[in-house]
Amino acid sequence: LGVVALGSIAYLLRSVTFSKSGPYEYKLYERPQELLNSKKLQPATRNIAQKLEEDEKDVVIFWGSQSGTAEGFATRLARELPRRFGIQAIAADLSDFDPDTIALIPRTKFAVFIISTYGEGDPSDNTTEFWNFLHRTSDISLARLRYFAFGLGNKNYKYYNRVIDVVTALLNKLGAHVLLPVGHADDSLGTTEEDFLEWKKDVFAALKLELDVAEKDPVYEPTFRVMEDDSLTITDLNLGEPVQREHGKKPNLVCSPIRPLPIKLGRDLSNSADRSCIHMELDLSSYPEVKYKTGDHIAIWPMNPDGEVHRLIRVLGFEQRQNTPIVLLPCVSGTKIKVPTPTTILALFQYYLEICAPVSRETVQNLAQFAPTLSAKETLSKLGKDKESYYKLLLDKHINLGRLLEYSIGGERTPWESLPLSFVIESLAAMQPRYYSISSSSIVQPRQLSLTVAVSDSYVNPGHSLERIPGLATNYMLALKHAISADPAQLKTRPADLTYPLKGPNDQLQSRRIYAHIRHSRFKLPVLTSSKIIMIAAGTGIAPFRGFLHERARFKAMGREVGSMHLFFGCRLSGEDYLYQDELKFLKESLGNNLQIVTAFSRENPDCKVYVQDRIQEHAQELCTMLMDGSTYLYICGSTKMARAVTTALGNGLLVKKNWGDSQLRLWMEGQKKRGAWQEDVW
Ligand code: FMN
Repeated sequence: LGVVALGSIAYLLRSVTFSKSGPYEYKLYERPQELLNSKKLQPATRNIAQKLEEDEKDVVIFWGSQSGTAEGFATRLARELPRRFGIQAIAADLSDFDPDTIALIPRTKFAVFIISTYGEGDPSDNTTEFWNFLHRTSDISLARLRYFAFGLGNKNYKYYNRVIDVVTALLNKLGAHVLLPVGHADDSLGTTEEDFLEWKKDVFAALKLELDVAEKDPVYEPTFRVMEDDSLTITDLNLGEPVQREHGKKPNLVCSPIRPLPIKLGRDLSNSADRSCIHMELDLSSYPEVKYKTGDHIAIWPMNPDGEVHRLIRVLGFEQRQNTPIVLLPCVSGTKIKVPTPTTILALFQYYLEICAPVSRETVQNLAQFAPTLSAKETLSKLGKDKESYYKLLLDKHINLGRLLEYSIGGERTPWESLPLSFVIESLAAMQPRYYSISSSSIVQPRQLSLTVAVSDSYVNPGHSLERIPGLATNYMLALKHAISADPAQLKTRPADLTYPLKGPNDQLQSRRIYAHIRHSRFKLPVLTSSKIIMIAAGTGIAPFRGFLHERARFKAMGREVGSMHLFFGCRLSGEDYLYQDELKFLKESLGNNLQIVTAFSRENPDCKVYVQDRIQEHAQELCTMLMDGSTYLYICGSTKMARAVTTALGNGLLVKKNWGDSQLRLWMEGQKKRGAWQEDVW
């Protein structure tokens, strides 16, 4: 009986484990019927040279990406090379291959590296293994490796495009040969896409020469087929549950699993009529596998607002088919598809694709071939070729895909029925979670966490008719907050004007839940509670410091020695957006002289704007003395602009105090950062 029972349990568990095991393998080889004869999936090789050989590819385009931009570029390039030149290429997640196998790529083939910089000049999660390999390897020769490289970064950050520059320097040191100057995209100017297009042109010219190939007008060829399959039932489908991506062979220690976390509380911290700042508390008590530490980040999985979802469904003529089960089947076995399958069109547009993002000019050009009317074709062809007009349109109207398709057909109601769904999916980025600093302490609230989120809208066409670009995740959270707010006084601030299916896929988010996971960070309090800390924040940058202060107050209440704390906080108006003002008062009472709070309100006195960096300058002497004592930790959290201004103010203070030159200051700051005595959490 025992054996039978165990056997039955194992059988049942097997069906649970495999019924929806992830985005790529689900039932692809069972259904549709014609695929029954396909060869079964082999375990994927981690040897890139072998992969190129097996798949008969000439070029591998490695991508290292945190929020999907570099990945998007790599997949676009891998699609375009065969269509335009007959050059067979694959896009490869850097973590999917053993780094040392790049040495085995034959001289006849080429590698491309498209890699973004994150954190403070750090690699993305999926670049880490490759990055570590290059740093610790000196005994292999990459003399056969011929490559192109493109970095994604932002000049507002101190370590602009550091990762691609370090990676290429290390590759070259090992003997690799770079075929063109390394391309750099600068997101601070909003020109990442155009920088990529310029660099791509040069790569095409170089490859044409190297491989002696002719260029042809690209014809669209899907990388996967979309098949309807009515026999699939609701339990077979991915209806919007987020799917975590794994990087590399090792288990993911950086992130917890994604869970539908119950929301215990949501309230508005702001008294402004037109700006909201949400404090949200999430309950972890049913999910022991979700653990956080003070200073970590929480990733929120957003959904697209109904209006934009239905706009896209309508303009594509998918109203009748939005809930039909569809299966996406790679045309070449092993090709990764960025969204889970099987699924539905509605789930794709609501949950799995970034349909609210601006459309690249290249996509505009490529869309023209599927236009439903001659005038739409002309409009798009013209726009796609004219950089200036397109960016003006983007600025004026915030053109996402649905809006662009509507705009192109003008007043006509002709849907874009011949636009392949595969093209739509290929052109849009996969939905990414949005990260926020956790604002609670894991010592004080181990099974509950809070986040502090400013609803972030931006506006286009300033001065004329203002058009709002709603922040994706923050407006979703605003709608959630309104849905749970029992207190009518809490509804006094701006309404949540966008609607969402708040119950989530399969009602998994009903009773007010939100899909989220934890991402561990290095932004941590010193180990010794007696160490002194300086915390500098503007706006929601206060979030991690709320956690720090509650933790220190708890330690003090337990009788531990607690070091002095200086909090510098800047916002617009004391009566409007002084976040956690009451709590800070209470914390000040508990911590007494251990805590000094210095505020800067930029709009209190219209004749004299005061920012947090001005306060730093006023206190520079005292702060520099503390920083020099070797046991003070400095933390900055907020915008990159604020962090830069604060760093300059402190740097100037140190130059005077120590009589240093710039290089001595730089060395000292680097040393502080290395030993964790200077930490930044900026965006
Ligand atoms: N760019 C830099 O050049 N240096 C940095 O240190 C840096 N740190 C960043 C940290 C954060 C939290 C964010 C959101 C962006 C940072 N960036 C930095 C800019 C990104 O590299 C840039 O936005 C890039 O386009 C992202 O590409 P991805 O989507 O492929 O990851």
